Amino acid sequence: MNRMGWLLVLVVATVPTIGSCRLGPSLDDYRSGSGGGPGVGGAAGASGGASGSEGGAGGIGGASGGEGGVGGIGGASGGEGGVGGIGGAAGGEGGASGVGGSGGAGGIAYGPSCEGLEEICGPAGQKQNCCENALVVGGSFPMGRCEDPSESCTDSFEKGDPNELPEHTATVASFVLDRFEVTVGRFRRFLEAYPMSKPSSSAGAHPLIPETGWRSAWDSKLPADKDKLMVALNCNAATKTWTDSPGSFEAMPINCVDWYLAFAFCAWDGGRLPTEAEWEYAAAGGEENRRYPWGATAPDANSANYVASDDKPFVVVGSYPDGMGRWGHYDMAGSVWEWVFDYYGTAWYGEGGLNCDNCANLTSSWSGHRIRRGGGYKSAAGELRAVSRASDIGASPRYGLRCARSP
Ligand SMILES: [Ca+2]
Ligand SMILES: [Ca+2]
Repeated sequence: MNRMGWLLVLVVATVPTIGSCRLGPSLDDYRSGSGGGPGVGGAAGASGGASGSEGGAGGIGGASGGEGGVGGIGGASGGEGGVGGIGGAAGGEGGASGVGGSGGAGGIAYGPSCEGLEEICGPAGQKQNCCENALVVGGSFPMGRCEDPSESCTDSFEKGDPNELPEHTATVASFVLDRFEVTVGRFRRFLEAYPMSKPSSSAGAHPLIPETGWRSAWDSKLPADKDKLMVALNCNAATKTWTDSPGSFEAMPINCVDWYLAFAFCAWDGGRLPTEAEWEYAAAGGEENRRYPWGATAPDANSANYVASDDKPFVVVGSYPDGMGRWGHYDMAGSVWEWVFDYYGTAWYGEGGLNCDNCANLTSSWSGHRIRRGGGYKSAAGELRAVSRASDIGASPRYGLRCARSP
């Protein structure tokens, strides 16, 4: 037997309410499975390792301190167990261990964008909390793309852009990443709080990388007030997802956001934009060096919202469970392109980024362009690859975001 089924354990208990502030456990807590109070067993995580070398990702914590996940199941031949579930807010007793894995733990704080949100995200019928996030267990991986298959190159791609070269080792510390693209409903909370939701100087920084916080010089890049922000979000009458009043698009990915608004949202929501290395690490499954978030198989209409999927921008986030990444993230490929922190530079991989240990490109070299990742609903398959890079700075109905957080 190559793969074991999921073990789903529900531990139902009362969830205490601790205001709107939810504090997460330490990384050790995630790993050890220790952690706070009662929780409810959550959904199982991503799939177990195909070859039995490694268990799947753990279950994902629930919205309100609920759901510790169930650990991944080790592969048939006795692989490493899954990462434990990420417990809910109140620090649930995490999910059951995977075979050989560790249990879940407390939770990670949900930001102000999550207050009072309807649970309407995820695959059809599942009604998941749109703010769910998942731990990405850090490590090193071959970032970018190699060229010669004869040299043990697993992700050569003859039509790939030269800016994906050279493949080089990048290391990232463990981090937490939103499972879904940021939705219209979550962004509405940011707008409601605007302009008080604008970031202060140095907000939204990566904890391990200096000089990554908000700069006051960028204040003028943000809309002056709520009305102007609303105008910005209506960047294209036909393909914007924003509606000035709550409607049927609340679970769609917000689009029409430029890089500055994306940064500002994540900082206000208690997170930050992921670095380019973090984003690719999550999309490539770390050292598994996957071509697409789900693996090597070319995308189809079941794995991603891209050009072969009716060319439609308006899909509920998480609608493509076949396209889930190693740690439980949806729509990393397709739907909307996702802003990441780094400046764009064509030579970055061979220069400053070559020895990337929690690195980010802090140097503007391309008219201030920033990186966007993952392709969008108009993209062909090549742009959906984990290594594919593109840049811009302004808004588009093709651009959205997801936020990273500290575990
Ligand atoms: Ca690679
Ligand atoms: Ca995406």
